[in-house]
Amino acid sequence: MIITKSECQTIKNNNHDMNTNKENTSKFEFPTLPYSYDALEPYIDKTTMEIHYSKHHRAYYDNFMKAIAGTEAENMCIKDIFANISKYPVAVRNNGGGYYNHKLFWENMAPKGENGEISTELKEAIIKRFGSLEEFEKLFEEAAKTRFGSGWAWLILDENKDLQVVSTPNQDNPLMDIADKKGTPLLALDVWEHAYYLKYQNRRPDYVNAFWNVVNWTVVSSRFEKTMQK
Ligand code: MN3
Repeated sequence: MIITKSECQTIKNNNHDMNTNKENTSKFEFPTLPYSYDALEPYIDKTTMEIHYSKHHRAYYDNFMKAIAGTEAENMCIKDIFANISKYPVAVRNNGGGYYNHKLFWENMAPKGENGEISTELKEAIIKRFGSLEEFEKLFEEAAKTRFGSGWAWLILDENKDLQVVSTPNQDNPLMDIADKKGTPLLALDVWEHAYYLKYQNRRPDYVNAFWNVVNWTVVSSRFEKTMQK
């Protein structure tokens, strides 16, 4: 898969939008959480958010920085790294994935009432592909609930610009060359126990169902439209 410069540019722009990446500084910066720790209550509790962001995500970031220190990956676009991840040490795969996946995850959530609405374009594409919004949600929930062990559920746009619901193990993602189904992530859901255990204990399905209350449809729709235009 050939990654174009514009895709790398998009990552920089996205970072810039989040106020996490100033020009002429390291491109891999630890992003600011776009809301307060308690903003997604009661669906995601404050303590979970705080530990998840400030400990788990931070550790992935720090270990990713360590894993690429002094290598050419330091100056590469993360999508280029992921596109050849099978050639990198497993520490780059796990921590680079952990760094990037959580960034997407925080961005694609927002407090209920401030999370916007799905765009007409994305809604029509979902209905065309899955039959209805409800059918899509069912498929996505199924992917999240049945992912064995730790991992992620995704809505992606594949290389044919078709929507797909997939899941990945551990901190893998659909941008990686080792993914069963590759594509551009539009919506990410973390189904590691650390994402829900304090509030939901072993009830992953309850967490997955609650997730819909805090999906930031403005962000997901915008990712869809940007990816369609490429
Ligand atoms: Mn996590």
